[in-house]
Amino acid sequence: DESEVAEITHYLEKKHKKKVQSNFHGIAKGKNVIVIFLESTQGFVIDKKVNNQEVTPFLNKLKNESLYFPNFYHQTAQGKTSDAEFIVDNSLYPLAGGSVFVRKPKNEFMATPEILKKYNYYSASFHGNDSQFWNRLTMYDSLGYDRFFSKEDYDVNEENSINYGLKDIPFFEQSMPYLSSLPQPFYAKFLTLTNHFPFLLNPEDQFIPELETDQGVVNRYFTTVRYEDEAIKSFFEQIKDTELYNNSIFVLFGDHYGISKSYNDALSEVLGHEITVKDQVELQKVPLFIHIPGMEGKVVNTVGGQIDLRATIFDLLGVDGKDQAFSFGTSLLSKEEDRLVVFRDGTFTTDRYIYAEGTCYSKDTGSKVKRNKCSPYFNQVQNELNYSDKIIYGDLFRFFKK
Ligand code: GP9
Ligand code: MN
Repeated sequence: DESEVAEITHYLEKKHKKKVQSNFHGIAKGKNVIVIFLESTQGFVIDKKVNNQEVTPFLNKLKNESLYFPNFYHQTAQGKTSDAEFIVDNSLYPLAGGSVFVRKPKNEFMATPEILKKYNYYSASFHGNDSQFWNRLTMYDSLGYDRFFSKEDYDVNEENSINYGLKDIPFFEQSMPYLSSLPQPFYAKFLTLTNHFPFLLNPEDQFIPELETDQGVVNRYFTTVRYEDEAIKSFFEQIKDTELYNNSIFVLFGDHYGISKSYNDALSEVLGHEITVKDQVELQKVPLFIHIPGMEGKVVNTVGGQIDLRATIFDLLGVDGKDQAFSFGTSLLSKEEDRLVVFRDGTFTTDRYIYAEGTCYSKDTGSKVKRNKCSPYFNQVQNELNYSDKIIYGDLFRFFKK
């Protein structure tokens, strides 16, 4: 109710007061925003070589021409890709069970497309799977998308599809004419699909051979990530041939993990080390690149999560904080001390500590440390998750829209 709205607003205002304006504020004002969801792509594939071959040769190069965030974590739960979409478009946490897309699609939201509408942006989503998957068609309406290009907008046949739908290379290829025809400026998101469990790929699409551990999922993963990398490369080649390239910024990030705990034996063999409780949290890092044509590359070491991505994009676009009611994230480009990344199950990390399975760990040494290093964050962790849940279950944006 209204008193909850006041309490949460107070909490968030206090939180956001801490931040210092970044040096990047407004540098991409008015540009198109192209967000690419890298399906199941975890941070460890970047700069990784298997059998002496790079897994992501294109992304490794793109890194040098982008803001690159090596300490960025996914925060998804059971809603997987739909959670990633929900988090990024709303700067809220996903639910502990199920997907907000399926459970609360009729809520009021103040999502990115709606906020950007005030800045004359058009919003579209591109995805080579059925429009009803994850209830997207319905939810996108609530989020304010103007157009959803889904399976029915593409030429999808047996040859150019695998697993859930259209392969990434033809997906980007067929998307180009649609993208070029959008009113500008636009906010466009592309959801890739080929690097999806159980990581299937036809022999002719395999740019590196599968590995030979005794877990096929791990063996195939590196090969499908390599295919995805090739698809991103082909997308950049095509868009560089258009005038869109210089008028756009590109945000690429991993939506969630691809290799679950159950495959840790084979994964640890490939990574060359044992996977501890602390490593398990670090494995939830996903790559994040923000490529702004004409701008030099830079590694941004800020610790953050998907919840911070919208604030980061808005920082670059110069979109004001006052447009962001109930927004939990803070820009990864702003200098803020003592950042906190909260995972849905209550696990959390700062730049120095990890709290997981009831134990506090030092990130530096990997060893257990005294609980009082982590306990100062306990309250905030609970507040973040509880307040976000209250907004969703109470449909609290209703009160803002009045
Ligand atoms: C399906 C795609 C993959 O449309 O978003 O879904 P996931 O299983 O990763 O949530
Ligand atoms: Mn996914």
